Amino acid sequence: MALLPILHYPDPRLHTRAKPVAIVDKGIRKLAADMAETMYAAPGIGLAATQVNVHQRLLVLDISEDKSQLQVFINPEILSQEGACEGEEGCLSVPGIYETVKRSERVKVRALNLDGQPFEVEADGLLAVCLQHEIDHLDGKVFIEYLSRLKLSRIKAKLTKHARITV
Ligand code: K1U
Ligand code: ZN
Repeated sequence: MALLPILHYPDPRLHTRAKPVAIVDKGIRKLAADMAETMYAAPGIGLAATQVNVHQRLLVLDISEDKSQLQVFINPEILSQEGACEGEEGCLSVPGIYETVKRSERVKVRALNLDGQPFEVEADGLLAVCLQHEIDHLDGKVFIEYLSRLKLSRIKAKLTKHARITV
């Protein structure tokens, strides 16, 4: 397995819309394993392929306390969404920034598993939020883009200043 470098906002590659996975093969299973290792090491509770500069529709997540429940979603599709909720989100591509975002409260998602078999999940709470956040990455959207223009420009300034200091 390998740790993959994570793209950081405002890298324009984060705005790429990922293409569907055509065949769930050995290469995709290796990518999912590498993404899981990268997510656990970060540490994070989710990671989309876009964030590691692979523009295929694949995401991994694990919201369990003991990091024992890895879930892999290939070609995820939101079939339905209901309700509304607000909660604080972070992002491995926007380090150090935590902001409140409005999301659907419940989502029904269909995807393929690592055997290429379709499955459906009805999610609420953190799983629903995390799925929406990761599917947004696959569509080229980063969570801070839901914020006001003023907040977004302040965050951009903070990230640019931080990048200048750490180079
Ligand atoms: O997509 C990502 O960048 C991963 C992101 C997922 C996420 C977090 C919170 C709400 C929605 C989506 C993260 O994992 S940020 C880090 C984080 O939340 C965390 C890190 C360590 C322990 C617990 C949480
Ligand atoms: Zn993110």
